[in-house]
Amino acid sequence: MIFLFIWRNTLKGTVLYEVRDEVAILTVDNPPVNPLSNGVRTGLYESLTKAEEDSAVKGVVLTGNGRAFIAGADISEFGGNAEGIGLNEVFEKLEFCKKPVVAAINGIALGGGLETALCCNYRIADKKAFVGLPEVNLGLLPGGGGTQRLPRLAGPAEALKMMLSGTHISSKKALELGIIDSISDNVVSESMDFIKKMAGNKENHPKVRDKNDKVIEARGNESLLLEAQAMASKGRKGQFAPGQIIKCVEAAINLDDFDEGLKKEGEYFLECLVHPQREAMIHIFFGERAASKITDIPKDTKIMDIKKVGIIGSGTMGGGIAMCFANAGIAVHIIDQDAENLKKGVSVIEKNYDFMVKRGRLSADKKDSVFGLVSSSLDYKDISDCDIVIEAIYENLELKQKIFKSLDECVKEGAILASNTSGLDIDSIASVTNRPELVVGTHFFSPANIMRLLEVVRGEKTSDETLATIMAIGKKLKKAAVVSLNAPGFIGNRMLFGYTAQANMLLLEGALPHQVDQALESFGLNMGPFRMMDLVGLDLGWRARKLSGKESPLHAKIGDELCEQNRYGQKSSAGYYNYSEGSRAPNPAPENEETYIKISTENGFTRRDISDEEIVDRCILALVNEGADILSEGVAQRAADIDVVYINGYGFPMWRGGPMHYANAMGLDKVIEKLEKYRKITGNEVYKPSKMLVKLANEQEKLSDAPSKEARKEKLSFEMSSVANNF
Ligand code: 3H9
Repeated sequence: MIFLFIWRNTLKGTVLYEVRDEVAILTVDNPPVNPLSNGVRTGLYESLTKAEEDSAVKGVVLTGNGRAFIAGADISEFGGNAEGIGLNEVFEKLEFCKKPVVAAINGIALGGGLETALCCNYRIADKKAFVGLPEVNLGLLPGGGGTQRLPRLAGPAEALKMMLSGTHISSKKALELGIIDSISDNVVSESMDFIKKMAGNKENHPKVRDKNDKVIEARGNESLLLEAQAMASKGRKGQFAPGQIIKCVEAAINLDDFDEGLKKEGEYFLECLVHPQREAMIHIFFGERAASKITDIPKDTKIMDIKKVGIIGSGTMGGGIAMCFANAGIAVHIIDQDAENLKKGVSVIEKNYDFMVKRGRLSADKKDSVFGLVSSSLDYKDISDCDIVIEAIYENLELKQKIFKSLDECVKEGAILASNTSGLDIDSIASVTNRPELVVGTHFFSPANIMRLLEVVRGEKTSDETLATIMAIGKKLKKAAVVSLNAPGFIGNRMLFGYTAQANMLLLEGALPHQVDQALESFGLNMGPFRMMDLVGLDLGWRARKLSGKESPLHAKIGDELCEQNRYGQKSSAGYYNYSEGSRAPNPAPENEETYIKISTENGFTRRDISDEEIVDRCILALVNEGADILSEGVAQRAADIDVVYINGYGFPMWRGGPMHYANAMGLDKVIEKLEKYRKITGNEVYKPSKMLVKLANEQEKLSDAPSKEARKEKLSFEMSSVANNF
């Protein structure tokens, strides 16, 4: 008998219930990825009850509709009032179901999704499925029993690795670790056959909660938890959730009673839930997804098919961008004007892949197939059939214009021409072509194959199709793509300019580079501003300023003086810091102090003690104030886009949610009060609160409420040739 019952309600998501051949098939249906929203929880609870009560049902298969099994709890419910049946109530019902249950893991099973499967008696996964407990990426821990059940299957060490890294693993790996029982090509029908067979079994069906061998074996193994702590402090510095996860696993190892462990997990989960890091990290999760949507472009805008990519320039950027495409399975052809450079560039790419093979991050076969997608030559004719060509040469407008003119002549009609410029005027570049609607900025960050940010620069004439295609490419390359209007410094470098300028002003006023760096690194930044300036090279800006013939601005005077002493940064083993041969580790440079004092005095500063609080406030609030102007000018579509830029491209700590979220969390009134305070202390108009901040504060709103409709449409003048020149 086939009985089809579709569970419909007004809640979000549902569970389809069908009885086929004495098996109840419960299919989670909440597109696109089946999170455990209130409708799914209700549906699961009531469908399980139905299966239990139906004497014709011998066993239950639980699966998901579409490409996902279950992507976890519904993230949008955290921080609000979750309605309906609680997740743990559903899990208890599942674990103690009176009929045996098999999870037919048809696709993505993450967080609460994997936890659902761990409450079933058996787990069979599709060979393309992947599983993981990525809650740590949201400032949470697996609060649906995952911290207690996963160690029982995979062992505490592997479970800790999965939960602290938040990475997904393939079904093959899950099988090796004992997380699933088998892999199938036809997961639902095999699960049906399996559960029917098992239903006849008189013995109790296994429950993960009863498998204690692996946790008992880990008792007294102190190095296991110490290693986990080391892993957390290395990869997740400053984060709250990892420590909580470790405490949960400690409970799983040491407590005899499974339910006591669950109780502990619940307490630690709650502490994560109310922690500000949770809100900040979920803000970024949704921010990254919102950033990919362009408010004034129709959803059904045509996306061009990208099969072959051309890259102009085989330097660090060109090579890194080529790797991004090859990694995504897209053929890429690199052009350089110099045969030696080209050979060197391609060999660097191969070395990078070899390094990945050596580290076990890539198989030798996969290396061959990925590297096999990279070709190169000296002739533009070889990229005439490309669907997109990305120019990645050094910042020089005239040269870029010359290249775009040639590309326009030789690359097929309808192909996109993109520039990797970090600050030049895209419209000026587009103006030399006969296809300005197909010209766009694609600003990758170095190293391009590693950094997630892709700043997409929308020129005045860039078409909707071009933009939508670039956003789709961004997704394919697994980048965090954010759109910026074509304006000086775009989003990121414009903010960075204000930030580094303030770090330099602090130096003039009395702070020292290591103090500024330490204060900002303690705040959570990956790298303080002086270490970063040494890495980029102080000479770029110095040379540009010399060429311009204008007097250097105050904030650049110390950097310029260091360059006069041949201290260019890491490249000359001396800058704000000293560097030993072949090392990037900064060592103090006490010999610079004389220079700092001299330049301070010459410019009328009386050096003073500056607190870490002032350092952090001044640098970060300079970012916030500039960000608010960027918003009011419509250069960024929304505040969260700015946060996504700063976290993925500039090492801002994700757990602080980005500079704009940080300001919202502080309260805009407080931000304005502090800006005014520093404006008074320094006399610097950089701290004059942005009109946007004042307006929002007066209306008791947040930066996230700032309307993108205020977007400025007229052209913004390009006074800065490249923000890098302003370091
Ligand atoms: C958890 O489970 C806690 C538990 O331990 C229990 C606690 C008691 N909820 O990323 P995409 C949306 S915490 C709500 O573009 P993809 C997403 O916003 C959770 N919505 O697709 C987007 O919406 P829109 C643990 C979700 O193919 C749409 O789905 N789980 C959720 O590139 C498509 O998403 C995780 O952390 C969700 N759980 O990637 C997994 N997931 O179209 C988080 C997605 O409006 N999710 N959405 O922009 C992911 O990692 C990826 O979304 C996934 C698909 C790999 C699933």
